[in-house]
Amino acid sequence: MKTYVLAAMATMATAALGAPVWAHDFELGDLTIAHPMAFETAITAQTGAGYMIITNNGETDDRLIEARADFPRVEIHQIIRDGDIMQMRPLEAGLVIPAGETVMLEPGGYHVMMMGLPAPFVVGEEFPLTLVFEQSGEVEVMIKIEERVVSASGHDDGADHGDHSDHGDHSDHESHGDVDHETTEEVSE
Ligand SMILES: [Cu+2]
Repeated sequence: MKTYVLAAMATMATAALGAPVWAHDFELGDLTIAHPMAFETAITAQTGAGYMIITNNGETDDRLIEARADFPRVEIHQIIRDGDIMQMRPLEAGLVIPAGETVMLEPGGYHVMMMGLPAPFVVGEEFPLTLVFEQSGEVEVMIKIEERVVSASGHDDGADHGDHSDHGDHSDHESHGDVDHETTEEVSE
């Protein structure tokens, strides 16, 4: 039931912005935020991670200093390798987006951590996330929830992220139920 609420909220937020419903790159001054997404989560998951690609086309460094969404806690995290142990830590000073460069928020690296999820992330749904930058100000992006890909060879998220043509057409959105998304249906009911 809760998942319907999440979907409805996302739809309203998109409509309010007047943006094309499936446009999936966001602009803020000299910044481009491409393909904001999260993977579906297990029913018991308390947290979810948001990923995106932020490009600074300007001549001044910027800094992602805050992220906000409708969850009890949202933080900008980095992953630190300490020997064999991978640890997540909040980026206290924010995440620098250097002038003329692209910073990836991706699995195993920087991410937006959403904590205290009221319901699992379900494939095909989306929710608003507000990003606050030191120089450019703030922008609301839509995080789209995608199927978690598990493969022994490792899924190359970076490659997917670069290809926006995949995301212009979301006609597959409606047909998710026919494919193999049993989890989606179970959760929705
Ligand atoms: Cu984290």
